[in-house]
Amino acid sequence: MGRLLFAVCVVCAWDAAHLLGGGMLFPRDSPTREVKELNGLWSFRADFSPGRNAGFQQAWFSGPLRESGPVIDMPVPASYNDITQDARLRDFVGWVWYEKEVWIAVRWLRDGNTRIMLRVGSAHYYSVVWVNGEKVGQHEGGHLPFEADIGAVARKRNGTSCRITIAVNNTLDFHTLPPGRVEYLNHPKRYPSGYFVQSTHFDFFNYAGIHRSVLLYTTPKVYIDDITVVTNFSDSTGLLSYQVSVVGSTRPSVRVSLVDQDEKCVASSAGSSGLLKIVNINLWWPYLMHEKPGYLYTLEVQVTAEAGNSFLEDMYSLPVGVRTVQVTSTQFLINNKPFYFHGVNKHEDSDIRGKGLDWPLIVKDFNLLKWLGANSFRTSHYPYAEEVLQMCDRHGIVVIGESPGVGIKDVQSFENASLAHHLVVMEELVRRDKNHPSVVMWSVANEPAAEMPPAGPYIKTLVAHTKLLDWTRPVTFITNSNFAMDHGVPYVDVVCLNSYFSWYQDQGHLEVISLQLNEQFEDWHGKYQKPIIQSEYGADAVPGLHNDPPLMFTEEYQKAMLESYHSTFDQKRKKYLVGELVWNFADFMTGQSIMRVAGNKKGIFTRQRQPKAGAYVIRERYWRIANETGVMPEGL
Ligand code: GCB
Repeated sequence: MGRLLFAVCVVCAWDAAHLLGGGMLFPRDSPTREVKELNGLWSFRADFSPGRNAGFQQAWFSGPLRESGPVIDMPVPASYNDITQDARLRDFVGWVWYEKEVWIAVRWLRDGNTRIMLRVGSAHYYSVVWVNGEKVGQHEGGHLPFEADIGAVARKRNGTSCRITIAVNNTLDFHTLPPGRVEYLNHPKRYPSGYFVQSTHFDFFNYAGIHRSVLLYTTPKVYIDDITVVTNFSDSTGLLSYQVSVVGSTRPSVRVSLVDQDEKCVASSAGSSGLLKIVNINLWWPYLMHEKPGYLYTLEVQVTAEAGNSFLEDMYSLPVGVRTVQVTSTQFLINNKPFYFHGVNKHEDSDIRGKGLDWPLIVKDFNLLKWLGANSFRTSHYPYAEEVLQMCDRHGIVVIGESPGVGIKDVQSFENASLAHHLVVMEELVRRDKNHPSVVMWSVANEPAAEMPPAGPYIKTLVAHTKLLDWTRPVTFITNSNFAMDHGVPYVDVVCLNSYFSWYQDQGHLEVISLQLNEQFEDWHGKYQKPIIQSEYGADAVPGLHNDPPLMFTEEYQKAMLESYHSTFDQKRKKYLVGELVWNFADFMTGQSIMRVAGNKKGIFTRQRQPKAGAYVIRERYWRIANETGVMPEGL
């Protein structure tokens, strides 16, 4: 990282123990909890000072941001990059400042038994948060939530509004996830003084800002901090083991009940951990595997406790699905039945919003997934919004949950500092997503440089740690390298391969695909006897560009390439291939380079979600597979 930016980040060294001390339940309303969204327009100012540290030197958090200099309107959630006409802001590297004045309800402030929490769904990459000029928290990592108890600070100014300031820095260094590097170009005749650029080894635009919702929510002082469920079944009886952690009381009384979709209580228990038995279980099934995919129960948790002279109560309702996941040497089983991933890789990416959460886009994407007949996707290359996973749970879309470990190519990014942070990120990811039935596998990284000597031990540690955190799901990492055969792959449960035959190699030679793909599969399965997922394959297609016979970058080429892969998939599907995920669902923005024409065009949909010829190929195929092996949902 560059000298000046680095100086600022050191000030913010993150206290992992503090953050992982508790749970990270999604904020939900309940009779004992309230949620208030702080989305909308915030004041915004990028720190264009040469060292990007004027905001800290001048303490922009200590008063209203507009008093520090000019501010503009900035929507939250959204990336800030594409909101204005200013290329300097689009390509900005360093600290930006967000601020919002909010009212906190008097009843929240007056009730000393109420915790007032400020929660940020995600902000990329490094955040520091102040309330009324007092620092309340900080967080490293651009894709997972963080929160701070702001009750004490807010209560100091009872009755006046609260000023929330969030500074966000998108600088990436060797030890961030994803990693990056700031390069200073010291050539006075060629570059202005102090000129620097951020470089990375990943293929998507480093969008930044507050990407997900900012919320205030309350809980009682004695509160349900975390819930963990693990499910199983035997014949028609479902088994749900639960564990509830309560903070604020040493002797809370905990009651749980499981309610079905007819609002009938089907099982209940007392105690902070236990096992619920559900007769005539409605299992959670993937889309196109059952008439009623995505069946969810609600686990209602109720806690009561005495605290001083008061009697406190907390309630939290968690949607849960009962299902199992297992892996054999040739199969991926959900509820003991073979599951074949026919799905996509995605990005959180769209016009104007960048990586900002956007409900119309989310719902459109789910409609397109269903139109395609897709039953799954991988959250390439970072954890997606919880709201997306909730949709997956409800619709039965199966998810491979990926960490932001992408572009780990430099030897320094395998150092202990990187590994330590990567392990913490896996903890944060598993803590957030462990209860989603849709999430069936963890991917710890995408295409790390497997040929480098430290890669093997690094991946081994990551995989082992993730299995310790969650023994109920298989763990993998995604590779495009034969070196991974010896370094890393021995530890994973499922082999996930990315390959671009006739694209990055043998350019234009579609005729080599079937031979090379066949060799790839036979080599890997021969060596490891593990099920394989083709986790990426695809070709760029500039929408509307045509040539027959196919030429690279035309819609015809993308279509022909997909079809060539498919014939080999069909042979291996009968043996050990358990999935195919096309790269990519939609076109997406990348950094500028001669390799990319205003972004990566490997989408089968355009960035505006219109189908290219390739989308119809995938649609026909996925519905054919579903008709051969699947069960249509009711009403389809
Ligand atoms: C890959 C990467 C992905 C790229 C893709 C491509 O192997 O995992 O991030 O976008 O190839 O299009 O080059």
